[in-house]
Amino acid sequence: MSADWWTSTVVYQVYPRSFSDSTGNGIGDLPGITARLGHVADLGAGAIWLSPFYRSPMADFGYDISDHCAVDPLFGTLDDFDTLVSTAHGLGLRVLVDFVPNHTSDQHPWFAASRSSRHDPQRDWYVWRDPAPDGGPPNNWVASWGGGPAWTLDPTTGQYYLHCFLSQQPDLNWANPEVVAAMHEVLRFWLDRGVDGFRADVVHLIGKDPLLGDDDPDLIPLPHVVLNHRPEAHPLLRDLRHLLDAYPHAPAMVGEVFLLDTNAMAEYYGNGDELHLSFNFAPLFSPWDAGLWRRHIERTEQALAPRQAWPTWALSNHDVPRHRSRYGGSEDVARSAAVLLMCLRGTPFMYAGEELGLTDADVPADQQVDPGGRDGCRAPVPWTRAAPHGWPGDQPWLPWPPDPGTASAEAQRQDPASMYHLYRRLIAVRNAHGALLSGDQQLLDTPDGVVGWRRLDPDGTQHVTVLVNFGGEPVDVVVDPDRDGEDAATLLVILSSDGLGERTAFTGRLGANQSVVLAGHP
Ligand code: TEU
Repeated sequence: MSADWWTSTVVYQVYPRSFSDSTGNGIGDLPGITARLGHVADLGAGAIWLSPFYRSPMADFGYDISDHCAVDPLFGTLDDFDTLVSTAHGLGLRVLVDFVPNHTSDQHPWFAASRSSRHDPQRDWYVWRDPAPDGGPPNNWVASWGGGPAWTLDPTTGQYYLHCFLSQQPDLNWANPEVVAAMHEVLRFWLDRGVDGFRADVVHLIGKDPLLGDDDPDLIPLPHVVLNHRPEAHPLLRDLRHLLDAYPHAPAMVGEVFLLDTNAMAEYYGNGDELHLSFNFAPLFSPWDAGLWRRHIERTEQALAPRQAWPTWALSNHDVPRHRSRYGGSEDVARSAAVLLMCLRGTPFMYAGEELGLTDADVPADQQVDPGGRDGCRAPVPWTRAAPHGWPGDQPWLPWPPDPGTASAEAQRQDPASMYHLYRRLIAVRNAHGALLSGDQQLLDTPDGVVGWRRLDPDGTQHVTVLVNFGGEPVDVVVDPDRDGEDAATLLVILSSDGLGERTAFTGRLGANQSVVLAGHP
């Protein structure tokens, strides 16, 4: 495994609407992000990933793009983007931007042309089919959210168009080389502006069955996005990789391969010639359970090792309830989860606000705006203790997460025991230990309710042991007494999730929900 930058850096996801507002309209924007980059750099992350900020009618809050090469006026201008990139680079942060290859907005000029006539030169840029004999949709594919068909009949031409998400998000036809060329131009546009790579939205969906065969009826109403696993994606991904590899600054692409089978996901790394990284959704959706997590760790290693592919780990993003909420709300559990995220072998992706221990906002029905029901995790990030928490206007676009004052970045910076400082210390420990950045990983034999692993420095001189107690009771752990002639008494606690016992020899006892990072005595 080579030491490419994307294997060792912590990536911090920014959802632009919810991060930081510079204008007072209640919606975050690019200058707002630029003003807060110091927070991300201080944390020790090495890269940010920006969710879409492109021109969009916002039916899916920016994942419906009407101009790939323009900044939506809500978020600022291209100049603002250039300032963001140069500021980030000055702080040592790389910038990944979202690339949405599978679909555009129905307001994109490409779709306007395509839908205008069956004979339009861009007709075949999207997926058009005649109605089934009964007049219904051409196949049984289901769109995300709501369980309806992934097809809408367009009266102008009497054909259906495909949309795996909203009807305002028609799927592009990547079997058409003109579409491929146009989307390559989009990548070049942003690479030439200095971005360091992309997060590619539902990228496995660009390879589609040319016959558009039905999905397995037993799996309906699962949306087609989680079922689409096709060989046609691979040559397209190899072309994307080739395009990126031609740039000397080594831009990387992390794919959102939204498949729940880790073995299937692994195929999209190719043989080191497709995605640099891929998200791994099975563990992201896993409950906080030692047995389940142990299996996810084993499966991930087994699936990726034959390809020498590098894992990723993420617990939260802008599409799912925040993990602290999903795991029951306990701060202790969220602190342990942070240790897990930062110490497993792979690239950690964190979602803005998790370093503040945010839980989802409770969004009353009359304030819900997302067609996918994802508003809770998109609540604004609170910056200052006093209302309006660093947001200059009266009211951000969504309600605050619980306790925004105490959760605020300002309050937590002042408290050395805060979640913010735990993340900061964890990332510092990670960045200081080659074993954690790039070492091998061996799972340890540990009691039920505990997952433990050892990371070995590539040159064999250093090892770090991590123990995570998933349970609410203290537990005694014997750390491999016979293995390297090592026992618990020789291990120093370099970090613990609750701050207890640090810089002392590990006693062999883990507190309730406690995680520790251990190293041998120097
Ligand atoms: O998400 C893909 C996706 O499949 C999820 O949205 C999933 O359907 C949903 O979380 C289940 O509740 C990506 C983006 O991350 C998401 O924000 C977009 O809405 C979607 O693609 C369409 O671009």
